[in-house]
Amino acid sequence: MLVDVHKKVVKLKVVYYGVARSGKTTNLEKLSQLEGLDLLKLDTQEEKTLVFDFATKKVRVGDMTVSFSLYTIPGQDIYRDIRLTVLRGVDGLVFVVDAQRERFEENLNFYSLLKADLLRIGKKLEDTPVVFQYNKMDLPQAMSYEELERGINLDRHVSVRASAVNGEGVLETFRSLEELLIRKLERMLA
Ligand SMILES: Nc1nc2c(ncn2[C@@H]2O[C@H](COP(=O)(O)OP(=O)(O)OP(=O)(O)O)[C@@H](O)[C@H]2O)c(=O)[nH]1
Ligand SMILES: [Mg+2]
Repeated sequence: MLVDVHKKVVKLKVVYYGVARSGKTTNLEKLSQLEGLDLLKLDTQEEKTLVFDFATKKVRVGDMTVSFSLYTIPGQDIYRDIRLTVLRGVDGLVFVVDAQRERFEENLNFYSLLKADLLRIGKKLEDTPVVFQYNKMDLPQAMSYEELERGINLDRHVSVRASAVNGEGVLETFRSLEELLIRKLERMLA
């Protein structure tokens, strides 16, 4: 988080984290379309993110401008170093779950990986606002919302159902995280 009290600007970093092909890049693509943001996609190969995607979104809070920088991590295992680099300085997280039943274990492992990654950059998940997004709910092999809540949302975070490719739940996910972050910010500035 960067705060410029003179310019009344706060900069927050939001990272979309989750297993490979869960729909992180798709979220940023749809959000950019819906909100008119410029999206920078760095190095993609057959839809796989190799470095990261990036967009910024600004909102007014009282007399402050809050500027969100949005990033996605590359979900493939081989990119651990890049993942850590993207995570550094994170203020809020969207944990994108691939709701397909065959990816259940992978999602669960990635949740542990997220906690471990955060520790490596000196942060704790408990101190970082996070929203769970159950994506690909349009697919017949998607687990039910209740199953996902019980099976994956172990720490009872705010959760949103989505079908990012159809633009469903994308804005709601971001708004939920934005709300958590702005509430935290208001507490800090009070
Ligand atoms: N059916 C369905 N497909 C989706 C949905 N969201 C994304 N996809 C598809 O899943 C594939 C992977 O999506 P990406 O957004 O590239 O996934 P990613 O999480 O960025 O993947 P990495 O960059 O490799 O970590 C693409 O073919 C998307 O069109 C969804 O809600 N439903
Ligand atoms: Mg991607």
